[in-house]
Amino acid sequence: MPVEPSGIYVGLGSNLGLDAKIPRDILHEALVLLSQTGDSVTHLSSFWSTKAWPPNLSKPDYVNAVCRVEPQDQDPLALLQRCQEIEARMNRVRSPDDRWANRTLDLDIIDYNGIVSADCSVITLPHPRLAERDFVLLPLLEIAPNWRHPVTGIAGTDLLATLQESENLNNCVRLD
Ligand code: PH2
Ligand code: MG
Ligand code: MG
Repeated sequence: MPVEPSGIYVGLGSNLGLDAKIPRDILHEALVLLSQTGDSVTHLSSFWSTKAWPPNLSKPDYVNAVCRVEPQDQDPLALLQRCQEIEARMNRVRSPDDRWANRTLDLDIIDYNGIVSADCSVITLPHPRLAERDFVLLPLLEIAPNWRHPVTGIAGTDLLATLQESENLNNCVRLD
């Protein structure tokens, strides 16, 4: 199914503080840094408090949000690199052996104009676990209510409804 360019969406997450900053402060700062480095943030969801996934590891709760950006170029890898630089400025420590490690800041490209990339080590578009994550779908649908999954064409609202019928939720609570 051909997909209309749907916009460029970045998911933000944090479940660790940094110095005096709590996760909410870190997300705010990340948004400022994104804009300052030339990617304008045109839409921003609410901030959501969410239980860490997977649930069995008892990690601290996350704060999650999604923003829409108009990037300074049309290059997903360049945007990813800028996101990773912002993560590094927030002392993000990468733990290759622990996929679910706590993190001060996680910036994930959720959807880049509907591009569907091959699964590769650098970036997979759209985000491969998007449809299973209410902490992505809820904020995404706040700013893009008609969003559809670029691969399946299924409406985000339907994906969320399916998730809500399952037990697989992260107790998302809107913070704003
Ligand atoms: N990110 C993860 C792992 N688990 N859980 C929640 N609630 N929110 C996240 O952003 C998140 C997670 C790895 O990127
Ligand atoms: Mg992530
Ligand atoms: Mg990430």
